Amino acid sequence: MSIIKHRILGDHRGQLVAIEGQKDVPFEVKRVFYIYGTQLGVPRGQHSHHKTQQYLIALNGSCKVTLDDGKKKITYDLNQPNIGLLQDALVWGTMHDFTPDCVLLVLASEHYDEADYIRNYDDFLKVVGA
Ligand code: T46
Repeated sequence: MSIIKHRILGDHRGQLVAIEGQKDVPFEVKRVFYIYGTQLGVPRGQHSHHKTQQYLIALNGSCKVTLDDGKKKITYDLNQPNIGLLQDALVWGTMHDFTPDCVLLVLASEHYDEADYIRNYDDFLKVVGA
């Protein structure tokens, strides 16, 4: 679980941020998805993955992400398009407090596979031995 700040490659035309798999994030990027149009007060996520690592960036607006490894919970503010949060496998993630304009980009280390999800918190605690 770590925050990564990316260099902004800006010039008089505007800003650009480049993120390369296995360089700027510690995995090969196999999947990209994004969340927007979230409802006020409605959290997303609330699950963990057996294998998938994720990297989250609020491209627009802001949200909070609470990561829980079974022992400790830390809440991060994502509010800049050049700052991302690494969510390791076997970490329970909850995305919440989205601003209405939030676009949350997620880079993932694996293709989508529902079998990789742990969607029950008690099962998660058993898997991590907490
Ligand atoms: C996460 C947060 C931020 C797919 O078909 N392919 C995909 O790659 C994903 C991520 C989802 N789906 C399907 C599965 C469900 O039928 O899209 C539907 C909504 O997925 P889910 O309920 O998992 O959505 P969130 O917003 O609760 O969670 C998603 C990711 O699953 C999760 O890993 O960190 O976004």
